[in-house]
Amino acid sequence: MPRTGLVVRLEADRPTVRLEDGSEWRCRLRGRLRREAGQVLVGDRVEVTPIGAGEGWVEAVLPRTVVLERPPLANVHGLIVGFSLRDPAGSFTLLDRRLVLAELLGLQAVVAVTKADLVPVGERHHLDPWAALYPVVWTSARTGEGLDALAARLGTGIWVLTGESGAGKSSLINALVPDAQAVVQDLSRIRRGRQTTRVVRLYPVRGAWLADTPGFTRLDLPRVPPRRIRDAFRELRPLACRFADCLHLGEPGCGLAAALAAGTVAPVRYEHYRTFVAEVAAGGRRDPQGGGQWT
Ligand SMILES: Nc1nc2c(ncn2[C@@H]2O[C@H](COP(=O)(O)OP(=O)(O)OP(=O)(O)O)[C@@H](O)[C@H]2O)c(=O)[nH]1
Ligand SMILES: [Mg+2]
Ligand SMILES: [Zn+2]
Repeated sequence: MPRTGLVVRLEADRPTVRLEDGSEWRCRLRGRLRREAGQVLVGDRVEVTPIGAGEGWVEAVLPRTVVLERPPLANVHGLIVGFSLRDPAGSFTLLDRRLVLAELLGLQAVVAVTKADLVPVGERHHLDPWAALYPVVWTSARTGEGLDALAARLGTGIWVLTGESGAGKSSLINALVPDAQAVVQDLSRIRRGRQTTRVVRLYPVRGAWLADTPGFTRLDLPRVPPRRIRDAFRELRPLACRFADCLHLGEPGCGLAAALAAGTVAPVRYEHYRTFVAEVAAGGRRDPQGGGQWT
């Protein structure tokens, strides 16, 4: 009888599979799974049979839900966006880019503000526009602030920790998972453009699983039609406009001005919305063949 487990690590065709009893098997892939790369991903639920002590065969991969390409991960439930307000001062545009990606992929999103020990309480209002829309948890790997609150948000799913280089993602994982030993790097090296985190693996955090990722400073939105970007901005969904397909870019009878005046849409978020819409629209013009990919 095969047993079911979770691929928590993958090194060159050799997945590490965690079984329900907490044991981990170093596994090999059955021939048909080995033939093509990407047949087995970290995050996959797999059926395994034993070879010997602590070793097994991966016999089959169970059906997947969401698959991420970068980093390669299966069955992702949500994104944790790590964001530092200080040292380094994170980019709010990149924060929104990541949140838009989460929405486009149908993933949950939580904002983990890192290095809270460096941010006086009086400055925390900078995150208010996001706190109105997403769970925003103030965390510090240094003091332990917010770690329980963050872990409590995760439930039992697979979460990807994303964010700019130097934001403190690996430090956060180390603080959440005592024996994680995720590599933390000096900010001076990060400023010279070196990213630390490469291997994809899942760390257990209570009932959930967490994957570290390297920070990317450049993050392109997929080629989608502007209305998909509009729908990715949660606060724009309830706007009352004359036209149902209103993009809130100056159309007659648009409800945007009223929403800005009422404070349900934050100017900073709307600015990012305009930037992203212009970007996907320009992408569409550059490559008319790509139109078919728009869904
Ligand atoms: N003051 C303070 N510094 C922190 C905290 N967490 C991380 N740092 C520092 O921030 C720097 C970068 O931390 P990392 O955890 O390597 O950042 P990262 O987001 O994993 O970076 P990449 O892997 O390059 O994407 C290190 O010098 C850490 O010591 C924190 O809670 N407070
Ligand atoms: Mg890292
Ligand atoms: Zn409108």
